[in-house]
Amino acid sequence: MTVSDPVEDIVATISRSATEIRQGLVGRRGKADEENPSGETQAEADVWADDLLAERLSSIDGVSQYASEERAEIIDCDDDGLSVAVDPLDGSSNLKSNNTMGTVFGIYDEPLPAPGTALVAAGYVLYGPITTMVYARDETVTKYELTGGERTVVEHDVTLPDDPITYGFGGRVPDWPDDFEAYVREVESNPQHKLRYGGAMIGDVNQVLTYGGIFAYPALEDSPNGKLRLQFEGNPIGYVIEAAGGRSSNGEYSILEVEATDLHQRVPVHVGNTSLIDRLEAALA
Ligand code: P6P
Repeated sequence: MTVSDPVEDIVATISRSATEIRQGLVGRRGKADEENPSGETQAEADVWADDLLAERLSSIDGVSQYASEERAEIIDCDDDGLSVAVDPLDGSSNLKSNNTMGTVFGIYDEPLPAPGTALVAAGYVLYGPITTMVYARDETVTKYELTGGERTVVEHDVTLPDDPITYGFGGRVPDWPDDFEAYVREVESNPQHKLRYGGAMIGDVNQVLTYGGIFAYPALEDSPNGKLRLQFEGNPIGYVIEAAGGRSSNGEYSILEVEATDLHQRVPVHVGNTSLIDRLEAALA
């Protein structure tokens, strides 16, 4: 008798749904009438992808909670098991310009809101020229190509290259605290580094995973917790990059150690090569 693995069932469901989500973007590029809990205008595709994933993930045996960046409340599925936190379409504002976006997922073994240390797996689907999935579990990162509901491994044990290349920072000079701006200037001054910022975290983080470097959406002068959400973006991406041999930071310490107090709380996100994150924390100290 095969013993079910709810983590694998969750990841397989997201993987099988990715092709349908990608195809469903067509015709859903308009704005919905609602705002998400973070006060951002939703695209029709945000709502549709969230409803699709909520229905499929909340019906998996062993899933106790489904939570999403796009919905205020948690769906309670049954009395014990795993909590799944999803950003159904990270970067959906890129729909208008037909640039990359992604689906982010974090699988926690505690009720939400939960710290990143409660993650048992995390990953993302990238809707690029090719639909790919990056999935971290047991400190190992695997990269897949997704076609027609099938998942094909294209890279085992993905790790960040030693020599960082790409950098991308959310916000603008007027928004950044002086110490972060000074760090940006230092990163920019390295001739080996190349600016890669696409307006969708998953596209930028995937560049960092592929070429080495840093992605950050930092604390801003008027938003000290930055823009990105801890449960749905910071924790899952921090888990993936740390599993790939890099670091994550809220500016002081690993994002995974940040106390979770609210389902939609924001967190400054910095992820990438250890050398760059160590230097960042020194610059902000
Ligand atoms: P800005 C997309 O809306 C998102 O949440 C992340 O995917 C992305 O990194 C960031 O916001 C982009 O924000 O302020 O550059 O548009």
